[in-house]
Amino acid sequence: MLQHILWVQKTRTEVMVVAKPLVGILMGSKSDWETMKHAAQTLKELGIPYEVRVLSAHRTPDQTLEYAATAEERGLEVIIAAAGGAAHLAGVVAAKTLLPVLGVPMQTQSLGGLDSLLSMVQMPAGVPVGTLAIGRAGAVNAALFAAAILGNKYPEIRERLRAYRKAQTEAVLQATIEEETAQ
Ligand code: RP5
Repeated sequence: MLQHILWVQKTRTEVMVVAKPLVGILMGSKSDWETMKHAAQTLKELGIPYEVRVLSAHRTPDQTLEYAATAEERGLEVIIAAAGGAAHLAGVVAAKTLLPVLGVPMQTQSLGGLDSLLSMVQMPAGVPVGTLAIGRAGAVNAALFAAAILGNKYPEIRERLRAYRKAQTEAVLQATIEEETAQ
């Protein structure tokens, strides 16, 4: 991942090494962070550099389009977009970039997230959004899907994903159930 390392000059003598983000996590509202922090946490566990932005397709349309249109030239390789309700953010972003866009439908109070899911998943043919599950599962899986995409190019990410799966398998096999003694 050497080509994704940025050197940032802190002072005249001090230089800080910062990884350039490969994944952009977008969300329509700050209120989505409670769910999307699980995507960020998973990327962190896999050592994948990411950036996080709150951008809304209807509240900040110009900035959203600008973000999507410049994502590739800024070095991003995957975008994860989360939104709830009439969740058009992922589709709008996908319309302005050729990068893979993964959508995470947010759970909603009114319709439980089915509104978000259907708005996101039902993209007409021509501009795809890879839509994941509603809520936390979708957030985690979007990060894992991003890792799988990046793993095709970066062997170290593929190996970290392999180790993640192995640890997950071992955790299931080691699980024990304490049965309550029935009276
Ligand atoms: C969407 O509207 C956001 O993605 C969020 O899930 C939902 C509600 O936003 P807030 O009213 O909480 O800002 O745009």
